Amino acid sequence: MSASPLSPEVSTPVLLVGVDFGFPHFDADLQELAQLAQTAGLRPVAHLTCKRKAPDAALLVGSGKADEIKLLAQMHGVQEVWFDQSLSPAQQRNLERYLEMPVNDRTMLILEIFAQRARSHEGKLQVELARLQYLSTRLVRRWSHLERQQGGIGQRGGPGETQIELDKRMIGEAIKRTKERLLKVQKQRSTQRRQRQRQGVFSISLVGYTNAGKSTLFNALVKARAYAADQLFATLDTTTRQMYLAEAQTTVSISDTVGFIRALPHGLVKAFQATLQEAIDADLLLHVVDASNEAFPEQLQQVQQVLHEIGADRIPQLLVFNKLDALPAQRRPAVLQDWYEVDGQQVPRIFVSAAAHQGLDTLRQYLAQTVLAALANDPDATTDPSAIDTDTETTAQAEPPAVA
Ligand SMILES: Nc1nc2c(ncn2[C@@H]2O[C@H](COP(=O)(O)OP(=O)(O)OP(=O)(O)O)[C@@H](O)[C@H]2O)c(=O)[nH]1
Ligand SMILES: [Mg+2]
Repeated sequence: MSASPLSPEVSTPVLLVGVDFGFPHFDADLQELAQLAQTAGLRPVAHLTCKRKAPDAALLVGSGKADEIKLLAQMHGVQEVWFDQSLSPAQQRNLERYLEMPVNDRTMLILEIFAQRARSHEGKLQVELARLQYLSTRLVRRWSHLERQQGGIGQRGGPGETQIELDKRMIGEAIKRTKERLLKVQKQRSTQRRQRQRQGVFSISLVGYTNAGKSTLFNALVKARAYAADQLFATLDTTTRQMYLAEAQTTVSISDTVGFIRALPHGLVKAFQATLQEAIDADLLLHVVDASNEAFPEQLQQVQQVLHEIGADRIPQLLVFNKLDALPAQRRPAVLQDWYEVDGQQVPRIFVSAAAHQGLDTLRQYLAQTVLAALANDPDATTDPSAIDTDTETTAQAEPPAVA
């Protein structure tokens, strides 16, 4: 594989390509891919999209389109091409030969960002594991491809196979070692978690699509200093703090977690399962949504999907629709607390602006009421958001809730 080492200091000019196969989440402007590229330290200088009924087995796109990509790449002096869609190992190789430059896909980009971002020992191990696993699937497939090329029936071996067998074994061993080291670190973490549970502390986890504003909200609520930035995956490690809720006269624990994203590489979901364990074990999820992003319904669904995958979809949720300040006047909701339907269920929702500190008192009151209900041992208690007594904060307006 020919992924160039990415570093934020070197900004490599790249061309972004998106192929529309008619899936609903096709991003015609390649906005998210561009943001991912920038986050990884690349400089998108041009982009190209095209429509196709089905992927071409050799190049993903047709050869005419590949010529166009090549021309555009030359015109803009780009050094790499990044596809929004997943490339098979064969497609990647063929495209690299055809375009005479490194070609990669979105999965690789996400893996690169995670690799750059990981700070803690555990985070680094998790990313390492995901990368090794990604690499090993590529090798397996590359190997079977070679085998088909070389071997007739009964014919075995060949120089390519031996080398790849070796690589496979080395990667297999590295995966095993990384897993063992990870297990050790995770044991410590789960001890800490058990201690918290034994103390009966009510635990809240912030989850949501990357860039929704989880860390900003976390900081606003606990006055911590978690890293918040306008880039994807600013946070990789879970941070947990204690938060005192005056209204309930009790202290709860609250955790900021890694952001979710559409089609998170499967290896990463698995690798980060331990980090997200925090979310799985929570008593309440604050699902933060960037209400100012027009793709928010899609992003919300993607988060639900990952929650389902990690077994956290049964935990009670409060939807926190953030960035209220960034909503244009015609999209501002009339009521700031209501219910919103997710997968056929009515989920309580509160609008806030974490950055402008709007709606935070209401949020705290909601949390206090939920904690009190839980302490009173009423498992079915779901606080009705519209029943929260708010005096100064609600800025109800006449317009209908166009966002809903
Ligand atoms: N206008 C506006 N911007 C906000 C608000 N809350 C957060 N932001 C901005 O949104 C961007 C992302 O915020 P973060 O808090 O880093 O988002 P996150 O969900 O933690 O992102 P990841 O850690 O990448 O998953 C930053 O540029 C914030 O300043 C808000 O209420 N209003
Ligand atoms: Mg964050």
